[in-house]
Amino acid sequence: SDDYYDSTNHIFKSKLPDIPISNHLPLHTYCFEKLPEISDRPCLIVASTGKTYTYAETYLQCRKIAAGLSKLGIQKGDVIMILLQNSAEFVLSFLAASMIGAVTTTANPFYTSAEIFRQITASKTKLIITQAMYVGKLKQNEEKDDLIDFKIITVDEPPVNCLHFSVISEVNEDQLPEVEFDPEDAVALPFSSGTTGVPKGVILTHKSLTTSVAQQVDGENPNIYLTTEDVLLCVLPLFHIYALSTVLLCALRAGSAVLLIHKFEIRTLLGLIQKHKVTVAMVVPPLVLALVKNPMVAEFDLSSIRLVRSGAAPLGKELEEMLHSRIPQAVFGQGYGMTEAGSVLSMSLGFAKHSLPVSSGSCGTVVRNAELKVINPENGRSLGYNQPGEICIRGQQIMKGYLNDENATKTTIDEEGWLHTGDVGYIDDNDEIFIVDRVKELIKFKGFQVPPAELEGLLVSHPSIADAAVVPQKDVVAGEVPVAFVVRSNGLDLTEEAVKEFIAKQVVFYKRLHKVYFIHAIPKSPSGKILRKDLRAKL
Ligand code: 4UV
Repeated sequence: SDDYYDSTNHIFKSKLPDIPISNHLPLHTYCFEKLPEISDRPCLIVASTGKTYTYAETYLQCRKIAAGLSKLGIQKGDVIMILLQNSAEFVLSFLAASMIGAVTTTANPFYTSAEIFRQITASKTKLIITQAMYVGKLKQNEEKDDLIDFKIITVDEPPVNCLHFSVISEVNEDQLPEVEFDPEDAVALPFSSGTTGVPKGVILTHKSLTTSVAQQVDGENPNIYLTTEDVLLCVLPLFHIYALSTVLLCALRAGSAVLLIHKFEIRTLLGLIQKHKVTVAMVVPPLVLALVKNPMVAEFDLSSIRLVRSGAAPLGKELEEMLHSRIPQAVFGQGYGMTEAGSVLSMSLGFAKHSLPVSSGSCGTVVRNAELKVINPENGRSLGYNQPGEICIRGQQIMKGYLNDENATKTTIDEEGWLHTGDVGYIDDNDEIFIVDRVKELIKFKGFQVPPAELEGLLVSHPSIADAAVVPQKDVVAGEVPVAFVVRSNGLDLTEEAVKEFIAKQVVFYKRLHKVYFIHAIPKSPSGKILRKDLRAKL
């Protein structure tokens, strides 16, 4: 394996050769580059209605919506928020925004009003595309003097002061304005807490996303081989980078069909896989668990599935083996991604057109046209094979930086362009990555981000709480759940239930506290950093 490994600097590369990447193109141009050849092929399949959009229809709809957004005053550089479950409107609006040089920030529609407003404010959102049922969360207190000015569009019957989606989707595509693009312009602005602190806007440019998609599906021997015959399962939420980039954008580039499912319910899901003959299933560990454990699986014909990819959280070897016996004909492997990394760092070479042997439990090999190193977090020195340390990645796919947060950007991307992931792992003799731990604060509940700093901020805002720390506790179903250590400020009156409830009403369901431990003091380093390891050890 000496070819892929520079022993002086300990830099790891893919076993696949680097390829030319068209990352000078705007994202939508790149994704629709093969349009003439595939215009009649299915592009989007809306599971709930059965409606199918061909590639030609998808492209035309995007152009109309782009013209519509422009007509409403959205200009290059402006931010729109998509607050939707998986739907055709999600996909069309995202690509339409790209076409006029606008930036999409994606948010979980289950977020509480406070969580959504923090993102609206930070991103300076000018327009929100959502469903009528979520509009209540977008109400502002009219008495406040710092009212934020944004338009609301709903894909269904609009409540008062909202516009219907047809206002943008029924505009003539001839009105699409000419826009100049720079590959370094932002196109997506997902929010992530990164290695520390509260969620921040992650600036992903046209160049980041085209590079990341190309690293996955381009070249003579693509790292993940998708064809125009494939039907990709899109049940993971498009507001998260995994589905947005690896499911949607990779499928578009390859000319595959995307089956859009707006919510996870196991029986419906299995029925849809059978009905639409899904060939590629992009999943997360809790979904693997459901596929393995649920007896209902035996009632359905899943023989169309040829590839299963898990990512976004660690997957146990046992689960992987059980999945293999459930869906024996499918190739199984993992992808390892991080929003800031734009997003895929590594994936299984078992997915390649000419696949290579892989080991179970691995997160794959670093993507092509990128460099990866493992460093000793104490002194920053790079490590060789089989030595665990912090994983760092470098390449044109990584984020430009955090929105309006130079400090956080500087601590994440160093002067040499290395992005420090906060994940601990090692590279084995076969150049495969194994993740063993995390040195960052992040907690992952079923692959969803739970930023401890956000919950700690809420906890200390409680009048009876003097100090608090939130850490992950292992959980069979969710992988990890957040638990809190709390220092009471006056007496013993504050109960565990009261603390849990106080948090529950302010956050989306997966950030709720599963346990509260009362202690006398939060252990901290001399510089005031919470000693999370010590707290985790107490669990
Ligand atoms: O920022 P984020 O929520 O991002 C993700 C992205 C996952 C992706 C993206 C594209 C893919 O193609 C794909 O296969 C997976 O999760 O959270 C980033 C953190 O999640 C953990 C790790 O701590 C990251 O820093 N994580 C992500 N994937 C894995 C993982 C994995 N396979 N195994 C263990 N931990």
